Amino acid sequence: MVIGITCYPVAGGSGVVATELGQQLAMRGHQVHFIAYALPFRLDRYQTNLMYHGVETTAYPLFKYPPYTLTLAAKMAEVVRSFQLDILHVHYAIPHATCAFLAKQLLAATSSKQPKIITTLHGTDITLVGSDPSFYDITRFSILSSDKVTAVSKYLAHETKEVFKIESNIEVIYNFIDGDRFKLDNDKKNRHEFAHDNEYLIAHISNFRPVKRILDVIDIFNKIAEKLPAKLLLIGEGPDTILARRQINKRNLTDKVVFLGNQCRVEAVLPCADLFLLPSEEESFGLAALEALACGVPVIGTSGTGLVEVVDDYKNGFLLPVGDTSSMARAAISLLQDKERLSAFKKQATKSAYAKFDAEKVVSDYETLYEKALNE
Ligand code: GMT
Repeated sequence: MVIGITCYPVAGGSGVVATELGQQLAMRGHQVHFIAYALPFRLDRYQTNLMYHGVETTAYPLFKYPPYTLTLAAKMAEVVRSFQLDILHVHYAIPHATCAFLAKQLLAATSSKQPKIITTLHGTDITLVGSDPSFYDITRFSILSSDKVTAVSKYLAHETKEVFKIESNIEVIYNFIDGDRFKLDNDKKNRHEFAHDNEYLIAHISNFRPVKRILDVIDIFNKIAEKLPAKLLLIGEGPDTILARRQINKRNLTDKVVFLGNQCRVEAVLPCADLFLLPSEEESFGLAALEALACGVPVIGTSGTGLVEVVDDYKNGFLLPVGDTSSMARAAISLLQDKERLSAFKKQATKSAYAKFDAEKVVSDYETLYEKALNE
């Protein structure tokens, strides 16, 4: 198949999933075309069958805001026409699904081949952005105009149907991990750069947005560090990075925290960690938690979110109510202190991650969906 993929190219789960899906599809012999305003974050090497088409934004004095959605739609139509795309797979509803709809209209107007539009919903496109009244109608319209819609968890599919009153099918296709990269026995040789042998290493990865509750991460870590020797490894950056730094200084934790910023090969450092924290307010899936589990790192996260489909409570992590940092810290301390249980959790982490979320299976699910769309 010839497949176009549009995603946000910056660090973040939806872009990561889109990029890794494209890479996997290209490895399977499909021709994949990325259409985005920048080279996607994890698209860090040349690969056969994989191409990137940049979308320019036009600066013109009359445009207070450059009309990116229009240039994206026009670029989508151009790439479809030039490479005869069968599928246009857009990640994140706003504005990508809307642009795909517009591209399809442009193609119809010139009687060109029209691709099938697949929209994958990732999270805040529905839970926050999509339900903002000013985006509600356009998000609903864009979802309904897609040929197929997928959500990355049952939780998100259910939320979407409820919020947008959608009756048509939303297929759940989980996020995935590549078994060649995310492994329990990955090299831990860098561990000494972050923590001493007698210290526990606690990790967190996110785009540091308010929804990730970075202050809770620091509070949980602080409570752990009061009882046990520990270091905190922070990966990623975003609007709340400054807040995190301030809080770390205020609590005199500067010597105990390592900031790595954005990293595209997190599998090189994740296996060094003993525990992963993701106390988000909202999480449709929690790809970072899955990547941690795959590397054998148990997760402490929040209940009532999509994390319940990723983390097996009491088997490879603990899920507790949003904001309950005391319980999260207590769970972390008791797990870290119980060597036998910690080791069982670590083994179970990798095992359950691959039982449900192996790329081999999930990428085939996307292929099947594309074929279904093409045959309708
Ligand atoms: O929707 C977002 O917040 C952005 C998106 C991203 O690009 O990071 O994250 C969402 O998609 C990820 C990939 O499917 C999921 O793993 C995250 O749980 C989800 N984020 C939220 O729901 C907050």
